[in-house]
Amino acid sequence: MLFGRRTKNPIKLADKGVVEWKYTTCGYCSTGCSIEVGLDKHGNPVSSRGVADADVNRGKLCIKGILEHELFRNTPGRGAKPLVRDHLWEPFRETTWNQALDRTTGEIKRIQSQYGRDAFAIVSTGQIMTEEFYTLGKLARGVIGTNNYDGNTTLCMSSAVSGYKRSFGSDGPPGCYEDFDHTECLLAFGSNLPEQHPVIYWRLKEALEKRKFPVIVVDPRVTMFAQAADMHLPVNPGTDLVLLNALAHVILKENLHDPDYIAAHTEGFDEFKALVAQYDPTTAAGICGIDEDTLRHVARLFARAKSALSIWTMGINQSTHGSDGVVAINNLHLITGKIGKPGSAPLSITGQCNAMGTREWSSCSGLPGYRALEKEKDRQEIAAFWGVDPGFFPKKRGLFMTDIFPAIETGQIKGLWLIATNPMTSMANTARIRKTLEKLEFLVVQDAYRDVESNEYAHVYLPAALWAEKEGCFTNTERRVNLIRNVCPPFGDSKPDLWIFNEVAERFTDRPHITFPETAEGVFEEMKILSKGNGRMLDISGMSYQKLEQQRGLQWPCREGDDKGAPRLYADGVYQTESGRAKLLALPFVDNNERPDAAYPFWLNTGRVVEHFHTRTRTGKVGNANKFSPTPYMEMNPDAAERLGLRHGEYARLTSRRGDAVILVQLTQRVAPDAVFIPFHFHDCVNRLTLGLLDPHSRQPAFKQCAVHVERAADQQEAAARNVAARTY
Ligand SMILES: Nc1nc2c(c(=O)[nH]1)N[C@H]1C(S)=C(S)[C@@H](COP(=O)(O)OP(=O)(O)OC[C@H]3O[C@@H](n4cnc5c(=O)[nH]c(N)nc54)[C@H](O)[C@@H]3O)O[C@H]1N2
Ligand SMILES: Nc1nc2c(c(=O)[nH]1)N[C@H]1C(S)=C(S)[C@@H](COP(=O)(O)OP(=O)(O)OC[C@H]3O[C@@H](n4cnc5c(=O)[nH]c(N)nc54)[C@H](O)[C@@H]3O)O[C@H]1N2
Ligand code: SF4
Ligand SMILES: [Mo]
Repeated sequence: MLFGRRTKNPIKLADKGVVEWKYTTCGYCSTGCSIEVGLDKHGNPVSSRGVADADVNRGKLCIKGILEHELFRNTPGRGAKPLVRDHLWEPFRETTWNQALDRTTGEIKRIQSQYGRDAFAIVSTGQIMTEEFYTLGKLARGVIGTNNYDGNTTLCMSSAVSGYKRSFGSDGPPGCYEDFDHTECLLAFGSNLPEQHPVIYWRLKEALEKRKFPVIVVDPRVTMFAQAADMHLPVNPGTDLVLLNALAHVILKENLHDPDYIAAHTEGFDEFKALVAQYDPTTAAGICGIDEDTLRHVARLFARAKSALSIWTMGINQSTHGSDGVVAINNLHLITGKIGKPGSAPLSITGQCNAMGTREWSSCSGLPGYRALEKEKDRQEIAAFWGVDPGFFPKKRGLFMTDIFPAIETGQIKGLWLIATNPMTSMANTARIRKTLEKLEFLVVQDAYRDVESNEYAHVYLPAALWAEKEGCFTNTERRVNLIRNVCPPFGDSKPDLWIFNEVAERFTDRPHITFPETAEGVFEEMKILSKGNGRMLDISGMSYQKLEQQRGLQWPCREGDDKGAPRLYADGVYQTESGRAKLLALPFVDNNERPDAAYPFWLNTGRVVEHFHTRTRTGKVGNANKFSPTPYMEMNPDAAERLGLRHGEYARLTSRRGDAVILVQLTQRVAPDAVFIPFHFHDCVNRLTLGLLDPHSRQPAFKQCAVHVERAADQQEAAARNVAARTY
């Protein structure tokens, strides 16, 4: 194919020899882009392209999606064979699947009989298929019977889940991407959409090109999104709740609320009103750092607009008041009646490709299909459906992921199964995590990559098939269920997670006998039955694999007989609470963050870059992703650097009350003089420093706020070597 001038230096795109395009869904972020992988005549994946008639991405992909097929070609670090060892000081040895699975189930049984059922914990992910989540839930709740079962979504989405449940009685993002086309005002809190959800951002830009509406970004850092916004509110770290209470204060004080909606569809208004009365803009400005005129202006814009949309991501969720922040956003929408209508919703932008799938079906926080362990009816229903004694289920959920690790530290938990998550790099205070993992009598790591850092502490490693090496569904940010078709066979002797869970289940002959469908589609059909009827919001009974591929995804609820899914929740103003009303909750602000002081004078903020995904087990192997973002670095304000005698491109040593890290300095006005920002993708780097104080409701860590000391590294050469070591691959 030729582009540009035909006579002089035309750009020539290499013909990759694609003979077949296979439909699937991107496996990185929660946008849920439909993607086609091109196979050459040998069946090798050689190209990726966006699917033009898919409603989500309309032919677009971001850099990660465009390069995704390379994962199947560049496979350093992939696990080809199961590995075992008796002691951590020994090297792993290759083994057969039978032996690895026998050893795993043997250890689970030993630990449970020696120390009790809950002494064996399971921590999973937001990155396997929904059918795999459902099957794992069935295994964990119905067969193994441990209540210490959770996912890494506690690091990511649990504040959103908890906030939705507290306000509306159920999880589930109420809006959709199409709301950009209808809204008259967009508030974005702690979300760097252009880098972290580039295709959702593109949908927003498309909407803005057709029809202008104000975009207001609330973020302490001048992100790409903040630069592109009409207004940027550089909120003081960790004080969004104060800002949100102040917005509600102005709306009520100036009678900009919707009394009819409040009266018909909410409860708790009086208490809420009394609380926000304390958050006048003058007082609030002193805490959240946004001046009172701006607070009033934004409150009026939001309330007077015919429709308004709020989106948020980790700047809200990863906070000591993450759950309250979510409820406060919900409050704003409830008092103005801006929910369940085109262009109006409190829409949590989710993170991992299947963060939603685990929330819906994994049983981590309860039982499948948004059922709760706390409800007897739900326990009875699932027990009957699976064929177990209802008494086998605990009556309330067990520990969150962030409480499972301390319970290992203090000896209540002796064995752990990690599935598609890498806490040695992704959890706060990694020195403590290392000590914790070393304490385990048995650790099994089930991951697509054997070079994942947590595997250094494993006794058994189970190599999993990756993304389109298998089949199943992911649910995206707008509740759209998308299908992942199997594009190529699993690498080496790796196996789909579904297969692994089924094999483990078969080895528990001493436990309740439950049947497990063998194929992903079989599992999906079973989930459909559980989703049906009784006014269930999470109804997928109108979906099928064929329909999901044909329509490029369907949103739930999609009831039996429905051609399409519903774009929005709560259009009728009926909520999932006992009374059917949404709750307005009074939220006092408690300032409990570790704040900068004389010894540790900088706020440490952490997050992401567009090229890399999380702990880089995948993007670290993709040549071009590494070329654009090759090394760990820290954003620092030039004025602050000057005071410390630090120059652009030099190395700094950071210390916190937990540990130290050495890192390359990049000077930029993006960050305030009292703050630094470091992407968390690199091992042995920023999470050596973080505290990760927990939100009381969601148990999600405040990854975005802690205090550090910064100095110029004394030995720049040694520092450079250490910085390179943090890249590992
Ligand atoms: N390229 C890429 N894309 C990804 C991912 C990835 O690793 N790489 N991961 C996916 C996942 S799992 C997730 S969860 C999402 C995360 O997506 P985002 O949340 O958009 O990304 P982050 O960079 O973690 O954090 C967002 C912003 O929160 C801001 N912030 C920090 N403190 C505060 C505060 O006190 N208040 C407010 N309002 N903002 C604050 C930070 O400055 C940062 O700009 O991205 C998804 N998409
Ligand atoms: N400082 C700081 N820390 C953070 C954050 C932050 O903003 N700042 N963000 C937090 C957030 S939001 C998140 S979501 C977490 C992410 O933290 P993690 O979940 O620990 O990070 P990943 O690197 O995505 O780990 C997923 C693992 O799953 C493997 N994998 C991929 N696909 C499959 C599969 O199909 N099967 C199996 N078995 N394995 C597979 C990958 O190889 C990888 O090792 O990090 C959290 N940590
Ligand atoms: S925006 Fe997200 S889902 Fe879309 S191609 Fe990029 S990483 Fe994949
Ligand atoms: Mo996340």
